[in-house]
Amino acid sequence: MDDMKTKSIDIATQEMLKKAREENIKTSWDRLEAQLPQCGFGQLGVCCTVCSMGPCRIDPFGEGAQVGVCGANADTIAARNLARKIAVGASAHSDHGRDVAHTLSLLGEGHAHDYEILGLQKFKVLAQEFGIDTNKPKEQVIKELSKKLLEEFGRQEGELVFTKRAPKKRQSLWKKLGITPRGIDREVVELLHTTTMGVDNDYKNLITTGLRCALSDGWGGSMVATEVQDIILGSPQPIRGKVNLGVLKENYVNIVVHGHEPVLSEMAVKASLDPELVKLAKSKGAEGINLAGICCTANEVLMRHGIAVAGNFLQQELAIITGAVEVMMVDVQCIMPALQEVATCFHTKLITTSPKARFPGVIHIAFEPQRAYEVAKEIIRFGIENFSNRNKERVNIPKQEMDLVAGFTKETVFQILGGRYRATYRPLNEAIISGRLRGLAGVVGCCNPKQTHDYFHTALVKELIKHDVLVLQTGCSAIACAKQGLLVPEAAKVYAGKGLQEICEAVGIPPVLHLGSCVDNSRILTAASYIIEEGGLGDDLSDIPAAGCAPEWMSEKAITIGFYFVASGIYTIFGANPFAVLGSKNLTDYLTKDLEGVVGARFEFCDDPMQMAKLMIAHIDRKRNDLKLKPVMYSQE
Ligand code: XCC
Ligand code: SF4
Repeated sequence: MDDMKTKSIDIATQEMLKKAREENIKTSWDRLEAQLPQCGFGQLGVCCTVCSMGPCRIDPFGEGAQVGVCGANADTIAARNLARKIAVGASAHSDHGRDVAHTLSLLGEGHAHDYEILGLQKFKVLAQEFGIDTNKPKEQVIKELSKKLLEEFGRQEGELVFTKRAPKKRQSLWKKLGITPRGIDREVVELLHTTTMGVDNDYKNLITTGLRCALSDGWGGSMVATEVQDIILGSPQPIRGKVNLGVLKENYVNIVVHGHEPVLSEMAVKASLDPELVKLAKSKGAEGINLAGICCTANEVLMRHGIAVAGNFLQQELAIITGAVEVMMVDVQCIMPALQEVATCFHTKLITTSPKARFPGVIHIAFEPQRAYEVAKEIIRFGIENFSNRNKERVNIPKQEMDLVAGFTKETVFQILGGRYRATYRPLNEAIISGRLRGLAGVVGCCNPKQTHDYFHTALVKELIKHDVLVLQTGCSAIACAKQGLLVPEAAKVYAGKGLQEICEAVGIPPVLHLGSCVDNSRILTAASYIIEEGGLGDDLSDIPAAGCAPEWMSEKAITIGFYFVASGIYTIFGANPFAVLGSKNLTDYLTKDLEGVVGARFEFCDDPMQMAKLMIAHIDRKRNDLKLKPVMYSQE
C-alpha cells in the first residue's frame, strides 16, 4: 500500500488503485509510468509542429539548433504553443456557454418544454444588464436576452457586456493595453491566427493577444455559462452533500454523470426521482436509483440539488472499478479516453451524449434540449436494465464518504455574511480591513497523476486557512478538499486561524467555500468586482489582498483561467508543471516577472504546497501593506 500513498492521499483512491493492480486494470497512474521519461522538448515547450517544414525542436540549453527551419526561435515557439492552449481552453468554456445560451433561446421559442426560468431574479437583473425592458412579457424578454447573449459570441467590434462589471480602473487598463475582448469567437480565432506559421513572431505580442482571448472566456464565455445556468437551473443556495466513492450504493442502481454541461444532468436528477423509474428499479431487485457525479458536472448538480460527488478527475476510472456503476453518462471535457476500456472490464455501460464527444463503439444517446427529460429517462432506464448484469462478487465500494457544504455564489456568500435581508459585501470588506481576515485565495483546478493526488490542494488550503485566509474553490480542487473534510463549518475549529474561525462561527460557513464548477471561476471575478465596489480595499482588482492558485492542474482550460485571473490583476501560482515555457527564458521571465508591470499581476510556478502558501500569504500581506491596512489581528507563524 505504501507506494499507493505517493499516488494519492485519498484512502478510497488508494483502495481502488490496489484493486486495479490486483485485477491488472490499468489506470492513469500506470499509463503515466509507461510514458516515462516524457519528452524534454515537449516539457520545455520548444517543439514546433506548426508547419510541415518541421517538426522542429530547439535545444535551448545545449549546442543544437537554436531556430526552426523557418527561423523561429525558442521564444516564438514556446509562446505560440502556449497561445494555442489559451485558445483551446477559452473555446471549451465558451462553447459550453454558447450551448447553454442556445438552450435559453429554445426555451424562449417554446421548444424546450422541460426547462423553465428558475432563477427569476437573476434573469431580470441580467436582462437589465443587457439593456432589455423587463416590463415586456417574459417570453419576449427571454427571446431578446438569449439573442443578445448569443451575439456576444459573434460580435466583431465593441466590448463584451460583462467586461463592464469590472472596476472602472481595470476597464481603462484593458483599453489602454488593447485587450478588452470584443467578441468571444473573434478572440479565439484571432489568437489562433496569430500562431500559424509566419504571423506573430513577438512573444510578448502573442501573450497580449492571449490575455485578450482569456478575458473573453472569464468575462465572456464562462460568465455566460454561469449566469444562464443560474437562470435556467436556478441559482445555487448553500446545501449539504456527500463526497467520495463511498457515495455509490451497493443495493442501488448507480448512475454516474461526468463532464461539464449541466443541462442534461439536471434532467437526470429529475429522472432519478421519477416514480415510474424508481418502481422499475425496485422490480429489478434494487432498492432505488442513486445518482452521483464526477468532475464539474458533479459540482453543478451538487450545487443545485445536493447530489453526491463520487470523485474528482483522477477518480473517474476508479468509480467504474468499484464494479457498482451501471451507467456512466458523459458529456464534454475531462472524460478520459481510457474509460471505454475500463468499462469493458465490468458490466458498466459508458454512454456518450454530446455530438462533439464520442468514442468509437460506445453507446451514444444524443442529448437534445427539445426532448431533454425523455433522453435522461432513456439513459436511466438503460442503467436499470443493466443492474442485473452486475457481478456482485466484484463489487468493492470504499467506505469513505465525507460531508460537505456547497452552493456558495457571489450572491449567497455575502448575503450570509451581510445578514438575511441585505446582500452586502460590507462585512467581508470590514473583516479584511480590520485584519480579522488576512485576505482571500482562489484555489482551483484539476488533479494530475504527476503529483500526489489531492495532497497539493489540501496541504495548501489548510495552510491558507490557518493564516486567516478565506479560501474560495471550484472544480476538482474543491472536491479534493471536501474529501479531506475542509468544506464543513466544523472544519474552522480544527484548521482555521482565530480570525477566520470567528467569522465562520458567527455566520455558520465553512472556512473553504465551494463556488462550483470551473466555468464558475467567473463567480470569483464578479465577487472581486463587488468587493472593490463596496469600498475600502482599493480601486482595482489588483489592489485586493487576494491570490489564486491551481496546484495540481492538467487541462488547457486551467491555463486560460490563469490568464484571465492574471489579466484581471490577480497574482496566480501554478503547481508542478510550468506551462511548458521553460525552454524560453525570455517568455518565462515575461510571465513570472514583467507582466506585473503590464497588468498588475504575474504568474508564479512552484512545486511545493507549503511554499505556494508562503508565496500567496506574502503577496496578500504586500497588498495589505500597500492599502495601509492594520496588521492582521491574530498573527500566526
Ligand atoms: Fe477537468 Fe472541470 Fe480540471 Fe477537473 S478541474 S479536471 S478541467 S473537471 Ni476544471
Ligand atoms: Fe519548424 Fe517554423 Fe514550421 Fe514550426 S513553423 S515547424 S519552427 S519551420
